[in-house]
Amino acid sequence: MNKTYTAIKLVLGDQLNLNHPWFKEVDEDVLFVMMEVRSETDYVKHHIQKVVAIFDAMRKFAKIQEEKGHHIHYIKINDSQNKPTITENLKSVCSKYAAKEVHYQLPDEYRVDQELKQLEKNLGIPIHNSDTQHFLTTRGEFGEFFSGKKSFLMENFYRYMRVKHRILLELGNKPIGGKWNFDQENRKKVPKNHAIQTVGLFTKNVSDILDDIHLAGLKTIGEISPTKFSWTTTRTEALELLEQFVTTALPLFGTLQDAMTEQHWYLYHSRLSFAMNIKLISPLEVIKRVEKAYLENSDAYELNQIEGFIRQILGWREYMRGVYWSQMPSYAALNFFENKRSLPSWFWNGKTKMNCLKHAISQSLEHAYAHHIQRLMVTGNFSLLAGIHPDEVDNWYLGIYIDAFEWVEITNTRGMSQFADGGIVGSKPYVSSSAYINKMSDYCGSCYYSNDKKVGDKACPFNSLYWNFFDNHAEKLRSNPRLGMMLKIWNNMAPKERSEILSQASVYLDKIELL
Ligand code: FAD
Ligand code: DLZ
Ligand code: SF4
Repeated sequence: MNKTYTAIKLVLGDQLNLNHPWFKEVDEDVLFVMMEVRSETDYVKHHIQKVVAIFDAMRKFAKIQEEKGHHIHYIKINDSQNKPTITENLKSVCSKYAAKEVHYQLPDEYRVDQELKQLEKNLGIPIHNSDTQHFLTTRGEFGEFFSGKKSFLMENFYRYMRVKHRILLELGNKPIGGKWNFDQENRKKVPKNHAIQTVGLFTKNVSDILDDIHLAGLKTIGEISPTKFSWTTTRTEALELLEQFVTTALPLFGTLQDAMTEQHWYLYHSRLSFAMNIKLISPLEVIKRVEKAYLENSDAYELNQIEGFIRQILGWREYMRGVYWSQMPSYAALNFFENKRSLPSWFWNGKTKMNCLKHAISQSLEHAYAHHIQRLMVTGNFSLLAGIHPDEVDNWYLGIYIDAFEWVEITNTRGMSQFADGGIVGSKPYVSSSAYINKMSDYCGSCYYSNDKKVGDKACPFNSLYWNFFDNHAEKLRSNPRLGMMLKIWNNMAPKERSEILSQASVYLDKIELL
């Protein structure tokens, strides 16, 4: 006869918070259930490193909790009892252990939220939910903050968050340094001959998990070195990465935050997003650690580095989550520009002559990572200029990045990058010609294309596609005060030049596979 448990508590793969109140004390009547489940591995084709990292983190989390005395029922991907969905697995576990109730923490994704809301109907026993206690806002706080306001300005939300959590504040709720935002100082290219001080990489062996994934026949994308796996999968590693980042990379984070280089795939970025998104480490402890570094040693850090980093987490990260829960499910169908094109096949192998895209895509396939400006101003910029359907763009980002979970992926991709929401997240589309990429990177120098040509042999595709974008969407862009100047420049160009640029763009779009 099986031991019975009064309550089953579900722990999802991105709810690995060792400090959650559920785990304060061992309760003999509670069975925690964790599962490697096809509905979560298969809703999009994930990067192999993302699946490995999640399974590794889940297995290690379960082991730590078991060692503390908690009862864990862990379903591995190839277990014969494993069912295809969360609900079916819960049903079978509840029946096996005669459970009388199920508890879950609010999931971060709408898809899973919908499934868990049906549990009571499907399992026929009482269901309770509670907060993950991980974010700095509740799901509804964003909606309350912006209630009655015309636009969702991130800067206003960010200031509210600075005051609410008392971060980088002087007495009287004034910002330390006299300014809330030091972004103007954070737009430098990597200087010539600059020796990049890197934060080290972990090199772990994940061969066993990889074998399990292959045996299960999961379809994935991307590459992996199973004996040199670098992503953080435990809280101890996440804390170590944070310390390394604070001492090594933070002093230059802000200044080189937007820079791109062929030499290095993460430069001075923290690579903490995955650890935060699966809840190994909380956003508040990351913010507090960075603030402490500055307050204790303001000679070693300039305020722009610190404020720039904190804004991303305290501001943008919470803001995106707020947009997600206030706008879903309609957000997932928005397509402001009515784009229709498919992504070119080289997004899955990096085989393009455009050096910026080759680097951004190849490193994404190799490491499941690209930093913010690569995502926004290289792959995202190209996709928008080429008129790719936002569903295609979303699926690519959701699959390829280690840190991609829909709440933060779709708001950044469909919203900030593709402007498919018509301006909920951003006040203008993030498009640029080669000028921006050349200013912020060393990509153009060794590119097949000429960054200073709009038309003709080897003209950089970004240049003609940029003006083609304004021409195509003039009607929709006219009322945007931030774009009036560019539309004016386009309208004032000589008719011959305009026509040559549009023909060049049309040729490039027709042979997009060969770019
Ligand atoms: P760092 O540069 O070190 O920044 C520190 C932290 O700030 C990050 O770890 C992250 O938690 C937070 N952050 C920075 N920018 C953002 C932002 N715009 N939105 C939310 N949090 C932010 N981030 C994800 O976590 N998951 C995604 O799926 C994702 N998709 C993106 C898609 C596009 C098109 C764009 C433009 C951005 C996307 N981002 C996403 C935001 C950002 O690019 C990543 O958070 C960042 O690159 C992660 O690397 P890092 O930890 O080294 O970040
Ligand atoms: C992303 C992911 C993957 C690939 N696999 C699993 C899994 O097998 N089991 C699991 O519990 N979670 C997984 N996840 C993370 C979930 O997709 C995530 O918990 C939900 O989307 C809620 O945000
Ligand atoms: Fe990219 Fe154009 Fe520069 Fe080549 S020339 S790296 S395609 S921006």
